[in-house]
This record gives sequence, structure tokens and C-alpha cells, in this order.
Amino acid sequence: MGGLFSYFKGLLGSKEMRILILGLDGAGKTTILYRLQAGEVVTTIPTIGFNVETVTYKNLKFQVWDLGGQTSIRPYWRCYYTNTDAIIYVVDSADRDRMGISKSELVSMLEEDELKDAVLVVLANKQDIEGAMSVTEVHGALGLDKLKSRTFQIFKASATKGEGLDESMEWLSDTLQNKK
Ligand SMILES: Nc1nc2c(ncn2[C@@H]2O[C@H](COP(=O)(O)OP(=O)(O)OP(=O)(O)O)[C@@H](O)[C@H]2O)c(=O)[nH]1
Ligand SMILES: [Mg+2]
Repeated sequence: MGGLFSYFKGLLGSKEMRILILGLDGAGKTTILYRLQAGEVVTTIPTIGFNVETVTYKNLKFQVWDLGGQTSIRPYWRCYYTNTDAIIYVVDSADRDRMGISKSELVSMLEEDELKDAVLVVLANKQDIEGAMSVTEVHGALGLDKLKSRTFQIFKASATKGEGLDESMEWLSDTLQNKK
């Protein structure tokens, strides 16, 4: 029985899942995408439009979309919401001045009907920078305690050092697999 069960689980697991990486410009989204895809730090330029890559984690295949975060291109995020299984919301923990803007972008994104079932991962990125907000501070500043009926988790991360990404992908894979 267990064998049959894992066989079907394996079949389900072969379905590609759709993930969006969102967050303000400079948060580290593109750095994270290529860390996940190639396992290395690439030199980035601000994203105008998007990057998309297939990332395999454990036996799961993810189609990961990294969208540009500049003010003028944020309105286009919504064009990518359909059929999204999960959102990785990236925050520059050292950018205290724009934490409020990051929060309002997150809140309005989560109000979108198309994203009501999407799992949320928040990455408190750039933890390697001295004076960066802790994961608890970022949690508070984004108002995550107010989230209702949303499956979510926050992780501290440093994309350049490669910290925190494995833990978050592990949690995301387990969560998405259990949701099916
Ligand atoms: N110190 C530090 N720098 C980081 C980290 N992650 C990304 N960066 C740097 O932050 C800058 C912006 O990173 P990107 O990945 O291009 O940011 P983005 O979110 O894709 O920005 P847009 O494409 O404009 O939306 C780059 O110089 C990265 O090297 C981190 O964890 N720590
Ligand atoms: Mg980018």
C-alpha cells in the first residue's frame, strides 16, 4: 500500500509548479533565482520585465518567475498571478526606509483573488549586512501577524552567502506537496 501511495505521490510530484518571486527593486530576487537554479551568485542588473527558470528541488519541478520590482513596473506583477502555487516575497532587511512600501505592496498583492490559495514564503534577505533588521523585526514591520488563513512562513536569508534558501525551499516543497 505504501508503495502504491508513493508511486502516485511521485506522479503528482512530477507536475511543474509555478512560483513568483516578488519584492521591491534591489531586494535580491534575481540573485535568489540564479542561486536556486545554478547554485551560484551571478552579477545582476535591474530586471526590466522578468526572468524565468526551471528549478528542480527534491523530486519537484518549479517554474520560477522573477519579476522586476521597480515602482513603474510593479503594476505588471498582476499579469503573472494566474495559476500561481506560491509566492516568494523578498525583502531587503537592511532597507529600513522602504519597509513600509514593501509592506503595502505585499498587502495589496495578497488581496488579489487569483492569489488567495497561493502559499507565501517571505525571505528576510541581506542578513549579512550589519544593522539589518532581524527576522522578528521584519515579521513585525510587514504585519505578518495579521495574516489570516494564509499558509506562510518567514525565513532569514542571505542570497549572496547562500544562507536560508535551502530551508525555505525545503519548507515550500513539503508544504506544496501536502497541499495536493
Ligand atoms: N549584501 C547582500 N547583497 C545582496 C544580497 N542579495 C542580493 N544582493 C545584492 O543586491 C543587489 C540587487 O540584487 P538583485 O538580485 O538584482 O535585486 P532584484 O530584487 O532582482 O532587483 P530588481 O530586478 O530591480 O527588481 C545586487 O547588487 C546583489 O548582489 C544579500 O543577501 N546580501
Ligand atoms: Mg531583478
